[in-house]
Amino acid sequence: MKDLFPGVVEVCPGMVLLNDFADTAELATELERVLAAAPLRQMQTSRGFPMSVRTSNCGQLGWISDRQGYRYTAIDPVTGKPWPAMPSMFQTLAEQAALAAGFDHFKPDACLINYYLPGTQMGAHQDRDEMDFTAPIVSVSMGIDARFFVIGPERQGPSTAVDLRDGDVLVFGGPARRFYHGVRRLKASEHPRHGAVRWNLTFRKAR
Ligand code: MD6
Ligand code: FE
Repeated sequence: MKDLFPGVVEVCPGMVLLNDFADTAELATELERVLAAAPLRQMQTSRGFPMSVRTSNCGQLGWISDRQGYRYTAIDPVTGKPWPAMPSMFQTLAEQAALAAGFDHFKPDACLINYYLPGTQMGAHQDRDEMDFTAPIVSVSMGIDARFFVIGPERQGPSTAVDLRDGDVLVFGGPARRFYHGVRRLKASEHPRHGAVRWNLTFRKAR
């Protein structure tokens, strides 16, 4: 870990944490609108198990998981309609965060919304369903604290812990783009604005 500027930490080459970068009160208003059009749902893994985290999407494409596997689709299988548009405030935030981390011209076409309750977690995974690995992923945390972990290009091995708080933005690019990572089981706590939940928005260039 290396402090680049006040509030800007290089976790490892290509991975930059921007502390308290996002105004999550503003984001929450837009998020409510998005979820009214594309409600949260519990997706199934290809093995038929429900994911503990609930999800939705906005943007031209959305990430889904079902018995056929993982992929991006233009149509929400729950509503049968296109995913709701990505609010311009979301786009601006993602672009500015990418820029602050050293990635120019980031134009996300997909935003995956993850919703965590205390007790839920996200196992170690790579994000590799996108076509262009030169584009970073920008991840915005809202609500209660989470302990994120990064391993490396292989699933096994020691991990680095990164605590993510409301408003923190993590940018994943360069060599770190393909690193395995996940979220430890969330501890019970309460955020004064967002309550006893955590939201994570990940902005991607899927195509
Ligand atoms: C989360 N985030 O923070 C899960 N993936 O809830 C991710 O899986 C993730 O934060 C790719 C890039 C950044 C991330
Ligand atoms: Fe991920």
